[in-house]
Amino acid sequence: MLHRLLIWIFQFCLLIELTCSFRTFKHNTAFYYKTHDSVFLTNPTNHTTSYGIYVAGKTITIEIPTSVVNVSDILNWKMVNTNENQLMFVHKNKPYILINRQRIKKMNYSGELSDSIIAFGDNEALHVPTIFNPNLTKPVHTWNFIELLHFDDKNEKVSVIRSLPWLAEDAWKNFKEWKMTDYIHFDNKLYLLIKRTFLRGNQYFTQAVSIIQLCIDQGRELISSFVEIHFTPPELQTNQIIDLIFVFILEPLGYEEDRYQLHTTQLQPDNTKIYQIYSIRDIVSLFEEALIKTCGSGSRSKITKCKITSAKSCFVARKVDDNVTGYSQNILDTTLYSLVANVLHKLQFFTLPRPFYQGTLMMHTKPVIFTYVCEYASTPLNCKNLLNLAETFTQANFHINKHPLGVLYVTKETNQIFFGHTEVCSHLKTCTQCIMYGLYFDCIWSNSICTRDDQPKNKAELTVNNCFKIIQISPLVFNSSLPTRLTIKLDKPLINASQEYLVIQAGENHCTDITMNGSFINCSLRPTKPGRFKIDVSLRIDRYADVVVISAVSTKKVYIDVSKGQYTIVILFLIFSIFTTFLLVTYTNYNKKYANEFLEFQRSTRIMKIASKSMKSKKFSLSRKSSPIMTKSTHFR
Ligand SMILES: *[C@@H]1O[C@H](CO)[C@@H](O)[C@H](O)[C@H]1NC(C)=O
Ligand SMILES: *[C@@H]1O[C@H](CO)[C@@H](O)[C@H](O)[C@H]1NC(C)=O
Ligand SMILES: *[C@@H]1O[C@H](CO)[C@@H](O)[C@H](O)[C@H]1NC(C)=O
Ligand SMILES: *[C@@H]1O[C@H](CO)[C@@H](O)[C@H](O)[C@H]1NC(C)=O
Ligand SMILES: *[C@@H]1O[C@H](CO)[C@@H](O)[C@H](O)[C@H]1NC(C)=O
Ligand SMILES: *[C@@H]1O[C@H](CO)[C@@H](O)[C@H](O)[C@H]1NC(C)=O
Ligand SMILES: *[C@@H]1O[C@H](CO)[C@@H](O)[C@H](O)[C@H]1NC(C)=O
Ligand SMILES: *[C@@H]1O[C@H](CO)[C@@H](O)[C@H](O)[C@H]1NC(C)=O
Ligand SMILES: CC(=O)N[C@H]1CO[C@H](CO)[C@@H](O)[C@@H]1O
Repeated sequence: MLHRLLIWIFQFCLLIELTCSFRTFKHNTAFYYKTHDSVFLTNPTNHTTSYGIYVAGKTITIEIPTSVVNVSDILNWKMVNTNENQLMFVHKNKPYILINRQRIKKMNYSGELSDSIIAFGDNEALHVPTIFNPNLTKPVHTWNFIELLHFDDKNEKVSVIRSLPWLAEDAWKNFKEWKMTDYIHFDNKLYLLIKRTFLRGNQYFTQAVSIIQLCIDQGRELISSFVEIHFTPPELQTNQIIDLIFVFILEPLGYEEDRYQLHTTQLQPDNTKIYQIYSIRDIVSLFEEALIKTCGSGSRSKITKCKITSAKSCFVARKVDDNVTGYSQNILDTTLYSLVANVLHKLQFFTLPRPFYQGTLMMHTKPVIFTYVCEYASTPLNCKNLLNLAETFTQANFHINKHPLGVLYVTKETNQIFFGHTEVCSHLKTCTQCIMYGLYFDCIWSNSICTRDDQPKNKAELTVNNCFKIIQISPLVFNSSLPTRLTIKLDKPLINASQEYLVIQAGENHCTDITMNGSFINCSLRPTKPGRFKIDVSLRIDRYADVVVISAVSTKKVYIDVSKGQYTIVILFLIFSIFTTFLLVTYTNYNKKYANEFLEFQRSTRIMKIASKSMKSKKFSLSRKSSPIMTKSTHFR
């Protein structure tokens, strides 16, 4: 009963966190680096009215009749939430709400939206306004560089809750262009890729490529973690950037030097297009360097964790021309690219994280038949013009379908659908990988290979005692509350990979200090709950929303006896924990009331961080009022 109360208190605390900001979320593996499309067809080969909606790691399936929306339109919606009765989304630069899957209404918003929306769940989304003002006329709306939007489903309106505003009233005289062309996220960082053109040194306009880093784990205050690096390669004096995307080459394929790439198409003065690649050795370190150089003190480790120690909010923008290598002779096939460049419609890079190590560069063309798909499986790249689509699809729109994973072509007028499966199972090399990472993609392990199988599956059968089994445990009796080494023998060795971890339990008794040697596992079992329990060994990973836990359960049970004296200590400890939690809740509430800022509430040890963060946030809002952007403008040059 006591620990039920504890759980209740814990949930209550979580609720406090939720009301403060968007939850910390985990993405699915397919969209770990980028949410390519937030609407997908659940059955693309025989589509009726069933759609999947994906926002920040959450997926729902809903039925929306054709009388409400056509396939070709809904696939372009940028979803903001996953509440099926009040779905909010942005379409053709306008915010809408779909009520009860039946009625689409416009939401009230005083500004102007662009395509560049990154949804964080909890009705919040980052928006990077697109500014295109070649004639330098006064804009109708006041623009921000970036802004955090809140979509209010009750009042059906959208408002800006945080922003990085323009330098000054008449800043439009200096800005011709500001447009996010791509983004990528991993771990707790978000990277925005932006092309911009503005006045340099009051003399001439320059075009530059800029990358902005934001820390998602800062919640609503993420804009205060703004750090920018930018560069202007010599050819951008004359060439116009048309398209610009991130290409990240994952571990076993990439050479150190070329791991982080930017691919662009550019229009030359003679009206021909070229395909140009830039590479940066290490983007993450470049941001660290920029932060350390601009903000002075603060150790590298603190900065990496997005915790800037300096009292002032530190806006950083740094020129990094020296760190960018442009390839005049591409490492890839230049002739192919110059051919495709002239009919190119959109560049897209799709990548799956470890252990898939899959990367695909797609060069979509209109007409579709010139589209090239390149697998980053080897060097030189393996590029194929594999689309042999019928006449009907030559002007079709392209999408990435989340589940089943694949490519979708949908015609605008007639709503015809072409679907091609993306093969992922064969990239998974062991039973453990195949089930953990592949179950969501319908992979099964059969005859020592990982293959796709559409048949309905019994999840428990595939995840428990399937890839590995416990064949021996010792000892079988634990009769004191002192930790005792438990030795487990598995039928085969588990491959140790750094991102997965083991959890070993006997009922609610945890076994810690795990060591492994081949198929032998040792750990210290500290008996707290008496009883007879099977030993459960599970392999987990926290990073993704769709990766499953796989486990093995022993056939034999261990007997755990906890003497009465020790049990009293446990109860005392529980009471103590409840008391501390209660104090903490009171403190958190107090803090919320008086600071009303983003709070990070995870563990009691975070309490100091909470205090310092709300102080920092206050300073941020203060310094924003006193125009941090003026500091920024000097950095921008
Ligand atoms: C497509 O779905 C409909 C309704 O669910 C079903 O009646 C029909 O048999 C399916 N067609 C194919 C080819 O599977
Ligand atoms: C769907 O597409 C058809 C054909 O283009 C069009 O007549 C119809 O109005 C569209 N329906 C909706 C709900 O947009
Ligand atoms: C939109 O908001 C403005 C200002 O808050 C208000 O005047 C207007 O009536 C609202 N429009 C709708 C359709 O709710
Ligand atoms: C800029 O001005 C030119 C000439 O006045 C006009 O043709 C063009 O449409 C304008 N461009 C924009 C984006 O307003
Ligand atoms: C960026 O370039 C500077 C100057 O060449 C160099 O000192 C620095 O180490 C480089 N940083 C990275 C992360 O490559
Ligand atoms: C615990 O069990 C072992 C073997 O089962 C026995 O030798 C030992 O005396 C027991 N100790 C206590 C404190 O019951
Ligand atoms: C497990 O513990 C036993 C006994 O303490 C020891 O002999 C063995 O080497 C250990 N094995 C591993 C894998 O640590
Ligand atoms: C692991 O087991 C092997 C053979 O069983 C043994 O030679 C080796 O010393 C063990 N390593 C550790 C760290 O226990
Ligand atoms: C599953 C497992 O035991 N993982 C281990 C792999 O090795 C790292 C360090 O090398 C440990 O920290 C993990 O616990």
